[in-house]
Amino acid sequence: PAPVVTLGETMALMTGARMGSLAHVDQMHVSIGGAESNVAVGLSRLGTPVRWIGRVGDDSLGRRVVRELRGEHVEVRGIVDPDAPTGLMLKELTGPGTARVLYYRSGSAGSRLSPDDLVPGAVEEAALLHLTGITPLLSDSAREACRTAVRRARAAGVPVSFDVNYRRALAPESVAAEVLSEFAESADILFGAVDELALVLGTEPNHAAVRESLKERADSAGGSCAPRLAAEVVAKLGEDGAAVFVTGEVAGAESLAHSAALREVQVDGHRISVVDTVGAGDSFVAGYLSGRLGGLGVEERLIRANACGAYMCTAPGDWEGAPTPRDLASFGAVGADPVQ
Ligand code: KDG
Repeated sequence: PAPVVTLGETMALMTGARMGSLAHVDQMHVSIGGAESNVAVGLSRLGTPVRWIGRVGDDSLGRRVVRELRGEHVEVRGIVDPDAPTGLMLKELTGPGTARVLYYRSGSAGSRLSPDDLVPGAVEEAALLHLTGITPLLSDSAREACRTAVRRARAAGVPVSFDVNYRRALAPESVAAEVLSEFAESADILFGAVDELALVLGTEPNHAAVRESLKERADSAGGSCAPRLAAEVVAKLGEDGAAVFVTGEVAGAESLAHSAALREVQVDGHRISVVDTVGAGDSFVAGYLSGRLGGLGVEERLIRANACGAYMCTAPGDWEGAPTPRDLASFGAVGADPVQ
């Protein structure tokens, strides 16, 4: 089967071995992290073929990125950049389950991704293209690579998924709103927390305002100046679960109708004891996309996504805790439709 294709930056990730300021902590755990490769690992663990495209430096941390992802059965199209190092992310543990993230990624190999890195077929062969709002905010060339990927996916009839994933450290809100709304409007499936969806929709950061804005857009869809609206807009609600707003004809969305053009399906959150929430959103996305590609209806996709996000919170690390189907079955959270 054709793989999901994703592109972005994966960095080396160093986390303090104990709580406290990095002015004093004297040991670090070394791993890797990147939203798109986290999703790739999540998909791979669920049995969905996936390809990651990105740049790494010609250094040992770059080799570590490639080796870790290959070890997770992700097909890696890693471009080795001889002129820039692999980016770095440090985590300073500030309390139980909380951390401060520090980026050392400006000018990194990953941020130098460019349209030329997308060889013919790289996107066209995909079952689905998945991007996040991190990559377009890394550099002009990375933004152009994302634009090119979307254009080529749409021309080839490949569905596009976009997770807003706004990282404040990369751009102020005004810049992010402009850049990320462009990508949100070219997606078929749009993911985000409520404040992220509000950012790209240009509305207040609450569920009711997001719903109203989507309803207005859905009702005026087809009008000459109406912005394009994704068929599935998925709101990650953290411990409150998740909701998906469905426009048009999507099977299995017989729930709450807000108007003829917009329906909403909601699922409750899981009560779990949280170890580390980082990566939960990526695991959620992997669950949703794997369900979609596997032919589940929207409610079952959402149930699986919600379970994947919750499961991820029960272990430390940005991707290490992503569940397999067996994990989900023992978590008892796959609803009536177990992962095949
Ligand atoms: O989604 C989790 C990510 O925040 C993390 O793995 C690193 O891609 C990353 C970023 O830019 O913050």
